[in-house]
Parts: sequence; C-alpha cells; structure tokens
Amino acid sequence: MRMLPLHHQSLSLVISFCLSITFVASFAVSQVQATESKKPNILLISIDDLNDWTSSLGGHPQAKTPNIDRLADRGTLFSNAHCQSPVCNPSRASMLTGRHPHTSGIYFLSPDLKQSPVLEDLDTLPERFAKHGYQTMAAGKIFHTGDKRFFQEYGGNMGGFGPRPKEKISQPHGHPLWDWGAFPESDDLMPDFNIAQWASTKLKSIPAESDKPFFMGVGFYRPHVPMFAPKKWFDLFPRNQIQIPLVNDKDRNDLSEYAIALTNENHVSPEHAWVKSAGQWEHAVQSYLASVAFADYCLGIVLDALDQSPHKDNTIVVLFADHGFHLGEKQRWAKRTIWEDGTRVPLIVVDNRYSPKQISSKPAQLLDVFPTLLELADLPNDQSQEGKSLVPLMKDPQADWSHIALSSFGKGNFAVRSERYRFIQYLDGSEEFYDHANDPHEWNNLINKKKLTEVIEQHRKRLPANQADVLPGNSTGHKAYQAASRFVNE
Ligand SMILES: [Ca+2]
Ligand SMILES: [Ca+2]
Repeated sequence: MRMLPLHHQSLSLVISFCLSITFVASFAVSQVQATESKKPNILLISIDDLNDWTSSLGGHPQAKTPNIDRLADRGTLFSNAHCQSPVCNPSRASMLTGRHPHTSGIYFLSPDLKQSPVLEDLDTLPERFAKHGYQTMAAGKIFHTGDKRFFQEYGGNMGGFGPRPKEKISQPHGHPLWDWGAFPESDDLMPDFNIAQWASTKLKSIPAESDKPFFMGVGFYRPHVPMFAPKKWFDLFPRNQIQIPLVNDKDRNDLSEYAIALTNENHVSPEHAWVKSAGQWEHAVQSYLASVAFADYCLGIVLDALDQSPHKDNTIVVLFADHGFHLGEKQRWAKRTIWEDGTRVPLIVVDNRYSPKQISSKPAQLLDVFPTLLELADLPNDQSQEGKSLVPLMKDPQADWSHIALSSFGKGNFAVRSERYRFIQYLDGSEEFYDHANDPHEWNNLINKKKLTEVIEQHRKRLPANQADVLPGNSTGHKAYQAASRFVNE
C-alpha cells in the first residue's frame, strides 16, 4: 500500500494554519517543491553466487543471514525471483542493460557486454542514472568486470576473490579458485570487509544537502569460490551438525542425455562423486554457509552506515544475487544449470514509500530491476526494456501478474518459471516439467503427464521465437554447450 508522502501532509497543515499569511504559505510551497525535486538515492547491493540459502528464502535450514532478513523486513522480498542466466557475466550484462541473453547473444562468461552489437551503444543502469543527474559510485563487483567504465567513481575491487593459501585446503585438483575452508585469519584481510568499509565511509560522508542524489553500487564477492572465510564464521556451523542437501539417487533417470551432458561435461566445479568419496560434502556445505554468514555480516556494516547517515529515509535499496548455486542437489555442484537451484536468487526492494514486510511469490526476474528503479526514481519510462517494473507487486504483492521468469543457458536451452511450475526445453528438443507445489526439489519430471498437457503448452508458448546466436568465446559455458551438442540430431 502506498502511503501519503509526508510533505503532502505537512503542506496541508501549513496551509490550514497560515491560510491568511501569504508570505508564510508561499515559503512553505517553495520548500515542498525543493523536496519534490530531490530524487531518491539508490543503493544497489550484489552478493556473488548467493543461492536461496538465506533464512528468509529457506533454501537451507541452517543458513544465518540476519542482515538480509532485516532488509527483507523493510521492503518487498521477491521469493520467486530468477536470474536470466546462471553465470555471472550474462546475468549481470542482462540485468544492467535490460536485455535478455537471447537478445544480446551473451549467454556465457565471455565475451564482455560491449562486444555485443546489441549492447555496445546502450546505457547501463548506472549510466542511465548519471544522465539524469545522479552521482554514481561503486566498489567491488556489480558488473562482471570493468566496473570503472560504468560508474563515475570506482573504489576498486579491493582484492576481488581474496587471498589464497600457498597450497589448496580441500580440493587438490581442478580450477585454482575451486577450494574451501577456514582462511584467512581475520575479517580485515577479506576484500568484502574493505568494500563494506568503503561504502560505510561514503554513505556517512555524502552530505544531506548534496545537490545530486547518489547511485551507489556495492558488490560483494562471497560466497563465490574460493569458499574461504575466517574461522569464527565456520564456528557458527559445527561440521558434525551440518545438514547436507537432499539428493534422490534416481533423480537423473528422467533426464535426457543432452540435459545430463550440458550440466556435467567440461565444467570446472568438482564432480559430485568426488566430493562424496573424498568426505568433503559436509565441509563444503559448512564453507558455503560460513561464506554466506560472512557476506551477510558485511551487508550489515553497510546497512548500519545507511541508518546512521542522513540518507536513511531517502534511499531505495535493492539487494540481489546474480544466480543460484548447487551444493550436491541433483548430483552436481556450482552454477550453470537452468533448474531451480541454478536460477533462484534473493531479490529485495526497499522503498519507504511502500509497506514493509511484504513477500511476493509472483515470478520476478533480475531483468525487472532496471525498469523498477526507473519507475521508483520517476525517471523517463524506457519501452525498450525487456523486463517489467515490479512496482505493482510492491503496491500489492498478490496483484494479478501474468509475467514469467525466463532463464537460458545457451541458445535453445530455456527455463520458464511461473508461480507454480518450471518448464525446461533444451536444444535437442527434450523437455522437463516440475510442479513446485508438490516437488520443491524438482525430482519428478512430469513432461509426459497427460492431464498437464494444456498447462505445459501454456508454458511452452512463453519460449522466445527469436534467439540470437551464441557470441563466440572459450568459457566453461561454451565448452559445456559444445560437449552437449553431440546429442542434437540435425
Ligand atoms: Ca556469480
Ligand atoms: Ca528426476
């Protein structure tokens, strides 16, 4: 529910008291105009590779995220929000330009967004706000790379994925970033802690009477691998009490060879069989929970600073993660799937003009953030945006909502998420259909259920008719896509 803006209330008071005193009344009116012309500030916070393991989303019963939950309590939590792509680069490129991967051709970790002919001349989200008078600044990871191209001031990545020990702790082989365990000694050695300090200092130093509103990006790197955090964060989750995700050993029997190849072959993450046989499953889950708790702590530093700053009541806060993450679910690890574990993300929008403590289970997408912020900041509407403003769901979380969330992993591989169901179609023509009302783990592929034929067809109709070719690159996604292609009959 939208509340009456405060200045309207005070204006009525001023007018009723001072009706006969023209001088005072005209002074009050000019004050109101000054207030109205001041745009809300924007604080955009990203947490890299955070899946639904937050207390408010319930993805893991032991997750400890008091600050994410505190933020959710202040605004609208989109509990059925999904990325456009389960990989950093295409997810962020899509969200920050307002174009689907199948429009830009950026489906994987490369190329850079400026190498897409569709995206190269578009404003990114912070650039659009800068054009409308905002002072833009960021630290950490908002874009996949090269943030300083898009913000007027860039505080740096502060060391990105952070320090690493001389020898790997937990996974002796594989990609150098793929490791987990208690490291380093203290929080101040973690880049995210320094990013939070940077944001905290900035928020307190921008004066209330600043003539420009700000757009601040704060991008945290944990829980992205390496899943390292100081030991005190591990101590919150004793290893002998860790609950591992539920896995159904027969789950893969109803998947196509293509689906299995696409999600397993040529990936850099460890194989599930190795994690189990090495006795590392509980340790990896503990490391992820510790990394999430640490990232949440860093978020808390920023929220505390906002609350202590003069901008507390005039700042819209958006928190998002760029994609999901498997920790053994469906017998796999990491990102790069278009199942629920790969696409579901935290998405919270806080704007004090709307009711707090709202949860909407309508399908929302990261692509919706751009038009939502344009509307909340009262900037010109942009019809070319491919997402939809979520403001109607901030007014009424249960409003009629015909939109779906669309995720892809390479041309021809799409997931359609509605309020209840997930439909998947792969490049080889194979399909899956899951009913979240009865099957939250997506174990039972219902694609051949006769009584669901009609509802499946409604989802199939949401697939995009036109799909850009995959722009060339040599990323993990390109390699997995290539490996699976042998199962496609021309
Ligand atoms: Ca990511
Ligand atoms: Ca299954």
